[in-house]
Amino acid sequence: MSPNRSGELMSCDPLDELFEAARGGNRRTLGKLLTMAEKGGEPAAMVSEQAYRGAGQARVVGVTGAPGTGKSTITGQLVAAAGASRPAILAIDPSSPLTGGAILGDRIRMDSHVSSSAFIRSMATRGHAGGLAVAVPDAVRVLDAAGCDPIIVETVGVGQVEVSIAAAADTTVVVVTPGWGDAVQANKAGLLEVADIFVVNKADRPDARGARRDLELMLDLGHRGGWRAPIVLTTATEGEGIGDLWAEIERHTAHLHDSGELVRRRCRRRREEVADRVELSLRDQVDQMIHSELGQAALNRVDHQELSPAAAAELLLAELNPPQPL
Ligand SMILES: Nc1nc2c(ncn2[C@@H]2O[C@H](COP(=O)(O)OP(=O)(O)O)[C@@H](O)[C@H]2O)c(=O)[nH]1
Ligand SMILES: [Mg+2]
Repeated sequence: MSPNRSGELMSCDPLDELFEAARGGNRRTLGKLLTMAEKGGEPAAMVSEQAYRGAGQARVVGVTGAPGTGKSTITGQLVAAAGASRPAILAIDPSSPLTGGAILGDRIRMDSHVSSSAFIRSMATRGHAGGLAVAVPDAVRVLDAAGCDPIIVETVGVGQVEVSIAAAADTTVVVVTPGWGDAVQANKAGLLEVADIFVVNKADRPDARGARRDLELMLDLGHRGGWRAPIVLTTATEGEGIGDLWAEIERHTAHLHDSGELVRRRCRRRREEVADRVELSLRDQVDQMIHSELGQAALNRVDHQELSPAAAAELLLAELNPPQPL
């Protein structure tokens, strides 16, 4: 309750109260806020807005790489190494039938490492992957506004969208494993460009040093001054190298602050998010239009070759953007 101008006690916005409870460490309430943010519509917009006003304090670390490289194991260990009182993990699962079982597997693996203080949340792709570009920043913001820190976002770095989500962190950690071509694959997936820190995990396997050398060579080619991504060797299952990794994350955090890069990065991200949101909304409108009576009628005429695809598109576009009255 806060006094208003005339000194009377006003009843608080229920959303205020939910955030207050989440800040106080109420996990169920935090889970509820995240669910509201995920569901979309007006409640999501309100949660997002409220979270936006309370966010900006947490360190956000993205952990990405190919499936099976050890991201979940590393994430769980990192949380322990950070020694923070309110860490959070956001595990993004591209919920294809192939990886459907992965969420649970990850949970169990993480649970065995993670101190009980960590708040863990899985998010599935649902619908088109583009939605994640908006849903993830919202979820991070809710966790941030609820006082979680650090927030570690684990994503499979396979598609363009996933890579860009991982890169939407303050610090992006790219995980590779020893083995011929792994560094090359990471390069192809666009992971080299977004990496602030590299991890060669499974260093208990042969040729971890070879993998590091491959990465060094590729980094040499692409380096244009400024921060050079360090390479850390880890054996996550044994917790080896995790302390070094956390130290590098802290060093990068300090670099972001000292160089002014943190402000620039966050500014760029906000701009990108505006575009992502507009794009998502337009895509929804297009979907609705296609499924509307008018859309279906136009498609039928295209089927019967009464309309060219271009003419049909123009017809529907005119409906989306009706001419403005003069
Ligand atoms: N040998 C070895 N196995 C590891 C290491 N780290 C993780 N793993 C194993 O690799 C598999 C995939 O790990 P997981 O963390 O789920 O990978 P993710 O798919 O990238 O999240 C699991 O069986 C882990 O136990 C490591 O450092 N060495
Ligand atoms: Mg995983």
